[in-house]
Amino acid sequence: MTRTRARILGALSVCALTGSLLGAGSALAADSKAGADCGPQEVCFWQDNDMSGAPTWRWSPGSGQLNLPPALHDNVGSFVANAAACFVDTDPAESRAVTPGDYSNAYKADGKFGSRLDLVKPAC
Ligand SMILES: [Ca+2]
Repeated sequence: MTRTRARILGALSVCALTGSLLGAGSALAADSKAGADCGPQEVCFWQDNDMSGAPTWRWSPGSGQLNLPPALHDNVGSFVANAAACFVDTDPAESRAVTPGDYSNAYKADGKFGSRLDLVKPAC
């Protein structure tokens, strides 16, 4: 096991209690259409649900910690992760560990974390 993998697994266990929304999505097969629109080692975000059209924004681990652009701040309709990442809401401080294959087609519906997401960083 690589050090990075161990760190991710550690972060996952920390976030397990609050990660049930992501877990539900990752239990299903990834949307192949979205996979084609989002490159390897990228996490792609859409303002709208269902990953419709080109991603609104793309993040990759080499970018480090970045705030979401204004259009996506507290307003992520859908996402697909082809890289590990940590989604963060700054106030109240809360995070979600994301692993490759995680996605949501309706991430801000019903107060899900996409309605609160402020920034992305490589690990929680
Ligand atoms: Ca927020």
